[in-house]
Amino acid sequence: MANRLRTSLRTGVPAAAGGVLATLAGLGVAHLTAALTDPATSPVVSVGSTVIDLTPTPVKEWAIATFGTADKPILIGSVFAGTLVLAGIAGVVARRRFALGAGLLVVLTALAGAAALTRPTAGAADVLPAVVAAVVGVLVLFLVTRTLREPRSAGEGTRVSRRGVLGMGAVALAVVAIGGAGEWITRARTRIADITLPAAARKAKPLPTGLEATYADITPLRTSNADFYRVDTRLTLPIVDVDSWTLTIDGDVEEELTFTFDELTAMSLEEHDITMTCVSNDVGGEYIGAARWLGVPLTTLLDRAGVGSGADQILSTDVDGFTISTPLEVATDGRNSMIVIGMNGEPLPREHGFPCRMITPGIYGFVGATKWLTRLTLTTYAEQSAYWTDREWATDAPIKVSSRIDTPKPLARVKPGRTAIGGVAWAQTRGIGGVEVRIDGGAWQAAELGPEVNVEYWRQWYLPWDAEVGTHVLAVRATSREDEVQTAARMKPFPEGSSGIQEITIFVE
Ligand SMILES: Nc1nc2c(c(=O)[nH]1)N[C@H]1C(S)=C(S)[C@@H](COP(=O)(O)O)O[C@H]1N2
Ligand SMILES: [Mo]
Repeated sequence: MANRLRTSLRTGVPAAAGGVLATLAGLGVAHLTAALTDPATSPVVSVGSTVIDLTPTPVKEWAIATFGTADKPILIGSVFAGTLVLAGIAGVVARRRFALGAGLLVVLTALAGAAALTRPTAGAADVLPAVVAAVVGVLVLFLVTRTLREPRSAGEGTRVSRRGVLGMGAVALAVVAIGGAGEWITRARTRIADITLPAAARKAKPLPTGLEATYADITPLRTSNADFYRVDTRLTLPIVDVDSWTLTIDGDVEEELTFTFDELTAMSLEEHDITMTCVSNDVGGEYIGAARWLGVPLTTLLDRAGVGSGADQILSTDVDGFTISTPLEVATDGRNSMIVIGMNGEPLPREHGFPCRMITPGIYGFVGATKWLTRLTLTTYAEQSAYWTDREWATDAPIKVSSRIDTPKPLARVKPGRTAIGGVAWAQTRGIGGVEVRIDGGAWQAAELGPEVNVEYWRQWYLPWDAEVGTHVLAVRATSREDEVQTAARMKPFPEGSSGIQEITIFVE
């Protein structure tokens, strides 16, 4: 019995390893193929993206709440682990019945091909990496299986030969090198470094000194590009060639227009300080950032195209066909909605939409801040719906009056004596009129406000406090300039943004 187990382990483990190796070889070469054509068609990426798109909204919410921004690596990891288990089984099966094992590998890669084909902008050529994965995978599986079957001298049983181990090692090294080359090419293909942006014709006022100069633990008045939160549905960043990239305005317009990157850059550019917020930001959360954006007012572009009388929605599309719908009035009611190419004095970083994105103050990012923008279609909500709308998120999502405590941190240990409670508050397009702090359930006390940049920007605040030894509960709430008080009613981010008052417990000792 023990002997039988040992023998089947001795033959099964190398066979499973062979299946895994064959699959990795296929994926590695496919990754390189994708890097040279379209990186989004790499099997791991296309399968992962499809899984993201098919995941029901509640599961997605749970994943974001549980894993935070690690949700994507965890998802990719699971898809990858599942694939490798099946690959191992294919290897074991192939040892006795090669056709069946190879068939299993082909089915696996066919799923990747199907995933690549269901992307919104897919063309027939997008299956190429999956086909390459199948061919290379089956070939390596054949070689590995043959090596494992080689007859050996008596007594040695079916132990893998030295030559077999060396061969497998060589294939593994080649896989790493080829996959790595693919990744390197993918990254080298965007040349953001070559771009210099012109100065704005209409500059923003210099940013005032923020409260962080005095209270270092309050979030800086401007978020650096490196610290800016990132939220999108993508597993890999798109590679956009600025020389062939264009922005098209079509749909219900008098004249369909197309702009190249150089044409956009040559227009009269404006700079605006605007705070962005994600609808998935929880009370007290980090999915918010404030930056100086450089670009063209959205109205300028729409006026050139001439919007028809029927349109009530701007459906924007990114380079991969992902869509966001924005109420037309956000472009026309006087707020600084923009088509931007610059962020804090630099071209848009790839994470934040290079080469061009939308910025729409006052509404959450998922209904206006389209990254990697290529198309603005003037249409109606009745006619066309966007990605998140199809997943039952709100169609109209104004940012709620909100505030956050940055210092002290929840559960912090603070020394007794003079200290400050501080943070940020926001009510984009309405502005912050006041912030109040409540200590241990007492009366709401007015906090000091930091400088006001504009009504589309967040505002810092602080309250000096003589902390006494003990456990304390701190709460904050903001009021807009229009006297709307931040609600205490608790809501989750889905479907139109979280609400409620942040309360933290701290220890003074
Ligand atoms: N193309 C594209 N644009 C997108 C998204 C996306 O998934 N794809 N996510 C949106 C969401 S939900 C938000 S909150 C903002 C986030 O922008 P940031 O990552 O630059 O902070 O981008 C928006 N634009
Ligand atoms: Mo978002």
